[in-house]
This record gives sequence, C-alpha cells and structure tokens, in this order.
Amino acid sequence: MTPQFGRACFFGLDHSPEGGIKSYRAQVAEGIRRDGAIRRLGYLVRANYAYNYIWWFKTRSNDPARIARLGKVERLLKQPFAARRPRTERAAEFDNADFHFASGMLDPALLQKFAGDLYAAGRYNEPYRPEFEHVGRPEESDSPFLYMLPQTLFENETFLEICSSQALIDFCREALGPKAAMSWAWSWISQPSQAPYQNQNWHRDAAEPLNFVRVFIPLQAIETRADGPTELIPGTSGMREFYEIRRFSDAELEPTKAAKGAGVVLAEPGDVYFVNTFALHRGTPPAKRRALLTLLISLSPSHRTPSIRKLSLREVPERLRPAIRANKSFFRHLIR
Ligand SMILES: O=C(O)CCC(=O)C(=O)O
Repeated sequence: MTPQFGRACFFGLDHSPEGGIKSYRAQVAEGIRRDGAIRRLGYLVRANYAYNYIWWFKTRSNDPARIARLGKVERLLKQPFAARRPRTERAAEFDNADFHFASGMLDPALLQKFAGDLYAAGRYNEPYRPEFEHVGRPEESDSPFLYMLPQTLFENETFLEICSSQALIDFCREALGPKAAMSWAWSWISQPSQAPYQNQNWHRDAAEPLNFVRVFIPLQAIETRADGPTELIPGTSGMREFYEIRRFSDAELEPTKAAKGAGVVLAEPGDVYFVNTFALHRGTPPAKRRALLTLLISLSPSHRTPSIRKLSLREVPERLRPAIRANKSFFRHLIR
C-alpha cells in the first residue's frame, strides 16, 4: 500500500489513517469501540506514535540505504537480545531475494471457508477511495477492488485460525526476529478490469514500518496470468534506484527486469508466499475474480494498527486460544 503522506501531524480522533479505516469517533458511533477519557488518551498516544514514527523516519526519505540503517537500529532497540543475522537458511535467502515460497503451508479447506466469508461479506470498501462503499454481492459491483471491512476481518474466526498457523508464525519470526507481530491485514477481491488499477502498477510499499514482511495467502489457485498473480522483481528492496513514492511503468523498469528477472507468483490453495514488498512488485489485473488475504507483520506498529479494536481472549473461539496464548507477542496488537 502506498498512501500519500502529508506532513507530520497531530493525529486526532476524527482522523483515518487510510481509506476504508474508520476514525476513533466513527468506531465509537458505530459501537465498534467503547469510549472513555482513558481510552481516548491511550488511542491518541498510540496513533500519534505510530503515524508520526512512519512519517518522520520513513516517508521523509525513502532511500533504501537510510531505511536499512534505521531498520538495524529498530531491531536493536526492539529485540536487543535477538541474533542480528537471520535465524535460518531460508530466512537468509529471503533477505537476499525478498521472497520465500512455502508450498502447502495452510489447509486449503480453511482458505476456502474464509473465501466464502469474503464473498458473502455484503459490505466492502477500498483503501484508495475513502468515499467508496459497496453494499451487496461482489458481482453487483464493477469496482476493481472490493475489500472486507477491517474490523470484520479482524474478528473473523477463520481469519484468526489462519493467522494462528505455527508454520506461518515461525517463518515471520525467522525473518524478523522474536518480536514479529501482526500489525494489519487486508483481504480483497480483485475484479476483472481493462487497465491496471492502483497496486496493479509497479511500486514499492513505502508506508510500512522499518522492519516488515507481507504474507500473501491466495484464496484460490493462481495458475496463469489470467488468475491475477502478484508480480515481483526479486532482490530490489535494497536498490538505490526507483525509490520515489510513485508508480513505475514497464518501460522504466525494463533494464531492471532483464537484470534481476521479474516473475509472477503461481500458487495452489494452501501455498503462502512471504514478500519484502519494499522490493518492486505489483498485482496483475485478473480476467476473472481473484480473492486474496495478505498480512502485514512487523516489529513496530503500522500507522493503521491503533485502529484495531483488540479482542479479549474470551471473545476468541476456545479451540484457538492455546495457539494464541502460545504466540502472545505475535497477536499483541489484535488480542488482549
Ligand atoms: O494484488 C497483488 O497481488 C499485489 C498487491 C500489492 O501490490 C500490494 O498490496 O501492495
């Protein structure tokens, strides 16, 4: 995601960090969140920290060398006792390639169940158009992207079960370290469209925390270009070119693609791919509907994280509690 950031600012109770995310006040009005003086103060502190930390350190200059230096400092501060090097061979490969593919990591039946919930959600929004909302079936809309509402997603039982996968959590920890935590998630349907829309153009995710991994979970088979695969130029996260916060054309990137080898990610249901999306990447417009779940895992909160209404463990289905208890730190922004 690459929202346009303005200047550092005071992040108030009416402020939304991204299209489709409700402000504190809107959440209170809709009964999503409880209000109170202490709650308001806590939210303001967390939201201002998260928003201004990203603005100040990151979008001030998106230079990869600077971000790598700051990222090292963050790792040291957040997890001083953790090894500095990636903890496994596959995590070291991920560091070089910006990509790790895990075949059959998740149960396809679970993903099919979640895809059913996404298609039946009945209400959708979109981060790129704050005013957009669709109420109804996906096929009744011709909007290119239909996103599940954030809090609906975070409270979805199947979503929580997918995120409780120990194999998925383990890889995130290998790549980022023990303080890796889920700090946001998106699930959306890409609809067929003629021209590439928003993140279907080459870009780098510039507004994410200093140390982060995006986890991509296709909710159906991605077998050909018509299925709308993610496309990536591996090993470009550290590249000193093309780091302005904008979209890039194919023509501009042709030499880089030839040198580094761009590729689309094909996957079966159950496959998961982990991407450092500070590398150049894009979605591709599908010829038929494509459903995807993607998680943001990071050491620091994202500017969106304080908008999550945390669940208490009692609100989570009992069968998921042992896995969540065993990975408390991973779920720290989601579950109290
Ligand atoms: O839709 C995809 O496959 C890629 C999405 C993407 O580029 C993004 O979320 O930043």
